[in-house]
Amino acid sequence: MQPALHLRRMTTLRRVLRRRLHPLKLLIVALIFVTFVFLLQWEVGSQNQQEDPWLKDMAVKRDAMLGMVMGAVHNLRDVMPKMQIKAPVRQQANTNSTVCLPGHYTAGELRPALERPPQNPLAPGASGKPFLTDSLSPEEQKEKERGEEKHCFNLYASDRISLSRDLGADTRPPECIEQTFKRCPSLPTTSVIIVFHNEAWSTLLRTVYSVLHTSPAILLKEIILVDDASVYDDLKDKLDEYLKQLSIVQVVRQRERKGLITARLLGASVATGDTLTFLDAHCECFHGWLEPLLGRIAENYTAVVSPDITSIDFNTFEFIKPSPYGQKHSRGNFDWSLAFGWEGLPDHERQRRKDETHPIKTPTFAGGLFSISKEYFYHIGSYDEEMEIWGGENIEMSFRVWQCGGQLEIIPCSVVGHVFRTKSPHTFPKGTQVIARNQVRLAEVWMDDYKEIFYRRNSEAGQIARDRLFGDVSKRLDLRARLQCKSFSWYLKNVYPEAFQPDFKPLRFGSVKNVATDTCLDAGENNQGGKELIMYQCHGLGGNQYFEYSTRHEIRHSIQKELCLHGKEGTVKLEDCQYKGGNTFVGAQQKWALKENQLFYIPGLNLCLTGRHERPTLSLCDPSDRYQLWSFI
Ligand SMILES: *[C@@H]1O[C@H](CO)[C@@H](O)[C@H](O)[C@H]1NC(C)=O
Ligand SMILES: *[C@@H]1O[C@H](CO)[C@@H](O)[C@H](O)[C@H]1NC(C)=O
Ligand SMILES: [Mn+2]
Repeated sequence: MQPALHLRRMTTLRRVLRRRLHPLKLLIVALIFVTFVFLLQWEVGSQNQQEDPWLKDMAVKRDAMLGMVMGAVHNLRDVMPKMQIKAPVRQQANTNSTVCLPGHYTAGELRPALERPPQNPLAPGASGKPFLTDSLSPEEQKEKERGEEKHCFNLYASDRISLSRDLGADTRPPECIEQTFKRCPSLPTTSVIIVFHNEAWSTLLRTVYSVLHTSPAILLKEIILVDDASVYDDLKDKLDEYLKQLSIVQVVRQRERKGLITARLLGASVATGDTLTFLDAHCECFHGWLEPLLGRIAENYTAVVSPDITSIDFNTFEFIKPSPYGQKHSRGNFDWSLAFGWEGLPDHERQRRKDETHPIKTPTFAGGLFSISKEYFYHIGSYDEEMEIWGGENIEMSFRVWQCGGQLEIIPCSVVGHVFRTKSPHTFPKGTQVIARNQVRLAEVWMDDYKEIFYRRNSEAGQIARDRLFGDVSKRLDLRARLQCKSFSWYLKNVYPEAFQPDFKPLRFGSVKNVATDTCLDAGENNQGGKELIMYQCHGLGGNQYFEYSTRHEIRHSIQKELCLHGKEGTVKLEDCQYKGGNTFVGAQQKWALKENQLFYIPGLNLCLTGRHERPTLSLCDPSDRYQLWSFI
């Protein structure tokens, strides 16, 4: 007989005893039982006296058995006076703190934090339709102009559109509408952080209501408004008072104007959600915008995700809705003056995505609207706290996220509208050199030797770098070392291989000055190629007057686009460069010889550049004509 059998019997007995018997009877039964077990054990022991190891083993087992029996007796005595039935102890399915159910969230579980009150479909701007201001009285016209002056958008319209306006039917592609989200791992909660500076009341509050009406209550932890030292009266006590009715909305204030970066860090410091979602103060969120962002972070917490940003017209407040048939998507890029831009997706990225629910990988992001795991936000170095006000922080974060192991993505099923203005109504407290300084900081930390390509194109930045006026970047360099971030050349090769890489050491670079006129070759305003150049006073800032004589003998103006000085008969224009890397080559119209006697000569056309006329042109070469003499300065 094995001891295990005794044990089983004993527990059965104990169970019966506990439930049914009188205490006295119990005691008697227990005593009988104990004696019985003793006898049994003794018997087993005596049978195996000859086998030493067995004997030892048995002795140990007997001791254990004895202890167990005595324990049972004590146990019996404990329960005897009180015979209540205890509640069953519920077994926890698992000990994970984040217990979640299987399956997918239902629409009911994803109900918004605040139901949108019924909207009058005929009200101005209802369903995201445009607000028309054709027939205004003189007073109304005046009000409209005042609003435009103050905010650079049509405040007159915004003030007359419901703060809770709906945006009509969900027009996203069907796979976005039908997308469901797993309950396990659960979607993380989010804190929506909205920084504002002198924002209009109606656009700010419409942003807040839009978030409340479209974000599932179980996901929206709070909305944090961060006031970057606004001066308008209604944004002070009146705002605090008004928001008391919206319990999950709070305001934190920065007394001094410190800019976007510090304000966002302040907002993040009081956030309690699992993730942070940054929005601008004049946005409206489309159906189901939040779940796809958080769903992607639930999949991989190193993903930093932006919605597909659509336009709210600054004049009519029309919300440009997504198309059910999908659309040509854009991704973020940068040029070598470190300006952010948009571009179409390259073929390999289009092919990688199976349908609209797939994220788009993007080399950079606009940086105004995005979600990020709060833990990852701090892990990856939040923001460079010594950057000031605004500018460059989005490019900095883009390089940093990619180089340090994260990924930057646009989620097309998440659609958020933003009022794009043509100019900013705000002043820069310290002038635009703040932006150049921010850019130098990011170039110094993340761009390795490639920073020189930028410094050549932005003389102000180059000067700040040479004079070392960009502050201390040692903390950021420590971060880069600590996270073992990859090099900028890794980034270019793996994340943005389409980027054209200008010469590290062009043969000549700078402004091109004409000897006769003392003016400089200038791309002119917004020359995207196909336009003639102008002659303009030399300003020495780079930008429109930056050219480089490349090792392939092009005269490149590579700022926003890769444009080259292109000769054709008597004219000279800026055109897309013929050489685009790989196995492309420079044609005769873009190949220049710079003669020692300062002629800019196109051998293929046998003509020279001249500044004799209003616009630069080509003519027969004449070294004695001072209008044909140029120099890089
Ligand atoms: C916790 O959850 C994970 C999956 O989310 C699972 O693999 C693990 O076994 C769970 N742990 C316990 C103790 O149940
Ligand atoms: C997140 O994505 C990165 C990069 O693709 C990958 O290396 C990592 O394993 C992913 N993590 C998880 C949890 O899937
Ligand atoms: Mn904005």
